[in-house]
Amino acid sequence: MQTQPQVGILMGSDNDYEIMKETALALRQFDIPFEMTVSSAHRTPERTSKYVREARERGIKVLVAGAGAAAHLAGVIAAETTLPVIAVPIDATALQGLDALLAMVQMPAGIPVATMAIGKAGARNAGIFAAQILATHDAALTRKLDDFKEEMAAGVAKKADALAQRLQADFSN
Ligand code: RP5
Repeated sequence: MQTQPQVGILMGSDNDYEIMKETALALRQFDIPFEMTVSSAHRTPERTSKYVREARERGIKVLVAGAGAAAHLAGVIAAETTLPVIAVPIDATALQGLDALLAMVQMPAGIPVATMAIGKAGARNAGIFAAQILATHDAALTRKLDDFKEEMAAGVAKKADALAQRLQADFSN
């Protein structure tokens, strides 16, 4: 197993951690080494820029950015690199993440950012999506992702069976 981080997770504030932890958990599920730090587009622009400029050289292949409010983190990262950038909008203000979602998803042509759903589902999907990007050149990782999809499908089939039994019990007479 590789130990050098392949995915770099950045978040605008330590207050984003409970959400962004979902990305880390998804990556761990697929045995993908990652690193995680706090860096803000607005409060620490130089720290963010330095991290991104050095990322590829250190072996990072995918970047994930989680941020709330006027969330420019993913965009400024994407401005400085050709590594794929995945964005996670975080519900951190009175606008409940819609502000971050629109800031992340409405990138101008030429600077793509792959924006996930708001909150924990988006953070988890960011980890899975990063795994899918890495799997394009990794047969073993592709098998793990295939197994994961099959397990999810089996889980749904099991729930459908359980629901059928409840329907039988509740409506059969
Ligand atoms: C964003 O502003 C962060 O990503 C965070 O979601 C939000 C609020 O930051 P804190 O004031 O909680 O540090 O930059």
